[in-house]
Amino acid sequence: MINQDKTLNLYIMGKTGVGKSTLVNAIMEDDVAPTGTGLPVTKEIQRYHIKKFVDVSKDMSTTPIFIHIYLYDTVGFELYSNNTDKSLNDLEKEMKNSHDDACILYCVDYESRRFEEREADILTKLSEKHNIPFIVVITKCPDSSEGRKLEKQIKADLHKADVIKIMAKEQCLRGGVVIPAYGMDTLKEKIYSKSKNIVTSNPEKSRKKIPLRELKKYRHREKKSQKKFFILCALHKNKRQIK
Ligand SMILES: Nc1nc2c(ncn2[C@@H]2O[C@H](COP(=O)(O)OP(=O)(O)O)[C@@H](O)[C@H]2O)c(=O)[nH]1
Ligand SMILES: [Mg+2]
Repeated sequence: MINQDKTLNLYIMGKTGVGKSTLVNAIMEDDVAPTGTGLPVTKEIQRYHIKKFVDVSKDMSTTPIFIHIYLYDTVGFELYSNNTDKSLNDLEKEMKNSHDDACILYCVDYESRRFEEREADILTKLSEKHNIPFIVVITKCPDSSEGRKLEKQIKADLHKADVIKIMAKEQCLRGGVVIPAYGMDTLKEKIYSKSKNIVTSNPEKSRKKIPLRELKKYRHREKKSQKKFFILCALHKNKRQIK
């Protein structure tokens, strides 16, 4: 184990069908959570784990660190059902036992164009009671310039909360039109900025302690991030050995 590892718990919440499980898959970069239309697909809280090598700064000014991310894919809210009360209790148990960085990602479907008072109520109470920050995520939003009215309503109900719009997975429309996925990087940056332990981790300390074998694993896992990998190697001054 590397002693600079950090843990981050993400609680993904929102009504059934808003795209919670799709968001989980986008963060995991793998289709681990079943998704679907109609009846709730996720029947009880599911926990997923991923260990990621992340750069919490936009400009590479800090050294990337390892983060264990635990994603809690929660049961969809049917706002006034007993099931919701049960699933909220289950979720609170998880929140109570957590002493790590955490963030609630509350999903609202762009297509529904509605954010209800009761949702705001539940979200603020949970966040205050467990001292966990939240971000409201407008899901299935075709473009970041869309959904202004919904965003305004959410901010009014939640006192200027952070609202991020995403399309977690590309959307294929009839006639072959494809709406590309976007917003995940912005969302991740916002999550990290709210994570106290991660933001305050000491970059100088962690720079020396990332072992070479972990860097190799990172290259294997994140092939897309070649550029970042080579910058890391340069930081590590072990470029030749890794090649
Ligand atoms: N194309 C696309 N479809 C999405 C997106 N988010 C959700 N969906 C679709 O919306 C439906 C419900 O999504 P799901 O993640 O199962 O919702 P959950 O009940 O909140 O977990 C599924 O058919 C998903 O494929 C997205 O970002 N892009
Ligand atoms: Mg689901």
